[in-house]
Amino acid sequence: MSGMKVSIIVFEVNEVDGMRAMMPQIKREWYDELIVVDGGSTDGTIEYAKEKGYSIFIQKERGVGAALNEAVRKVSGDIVIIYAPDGSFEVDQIPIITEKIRAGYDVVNVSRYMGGNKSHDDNIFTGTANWIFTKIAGLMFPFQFTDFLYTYLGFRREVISGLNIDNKERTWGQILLLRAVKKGLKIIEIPGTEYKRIGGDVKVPKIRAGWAIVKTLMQEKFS
Ligand SMILES: Nc1nc2c(ncn2[C@@H]2O[C@H](COP(=O)(O)OP(=O)(O)O)[C@@H](O)[C@H]2O)c(=O)[nH]1
Ligand SMILES: [Mg+2]
Repeated sequence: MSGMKVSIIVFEVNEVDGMRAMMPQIKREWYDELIVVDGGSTDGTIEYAKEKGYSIFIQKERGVGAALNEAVRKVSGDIVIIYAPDGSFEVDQIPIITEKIRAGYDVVNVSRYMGGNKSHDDNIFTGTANWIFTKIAGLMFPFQFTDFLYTYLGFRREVISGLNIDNKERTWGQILLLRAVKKGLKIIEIPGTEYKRIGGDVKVPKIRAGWAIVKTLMQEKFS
């Protein structure tokens, strides 16, 4: 298991400030392959990534789900870690995710609310919504997540084909988690603080994201 190769997928659109702050913190010895999937940046992110020698590609279709779906098909590592470089995701979880999957877990979910942790990027609305959706997911499915919506995940690449994750939904990460639960895969949560994003604008429209979560919970429950 220790021979398992690690691929990191960095997904972003217009995150040049976050990239400048976070990418140098991702240690070279943590991964075998790193690809940036870009949603059409115009703020210099693409130039920054190229200048630093990261491999970057522009997604063909729009949205976070399309980005992740296209990217997982390009990477070749046994372990895949998805990372948003907006300044919110700590890098410290990267080697821990790798360690957990090498130890036999299929899916690792980083949780902002585990073990007294918190999100510095929440407001009263998003914090409450995260709590409610996480509770509902735990009532509908037999796994008590402490954070269902962060989308800071690692998984064995092989689980992707087994779970039929071939969609472009904005809830790509949540679909992965729910299908992993339904399939009885070994899932573990690890704590991680979410920091305030560095520069740039929020890209994910929250009301629409909330509806998408409701739809995903229903679809995954009743299909
Ligand atoms: N590749 C790609 N990344 C995206 C897209 N939309 C958002 N992102 C990235 O997804 C991550 C999370 O978005 P963000 O706006 O911070 O959402 P929040 O963390 O839920 O507030 C950030 O790294 C964004 O740059 C997209 O369409 N394509
Ligand atoms: Mg963010």
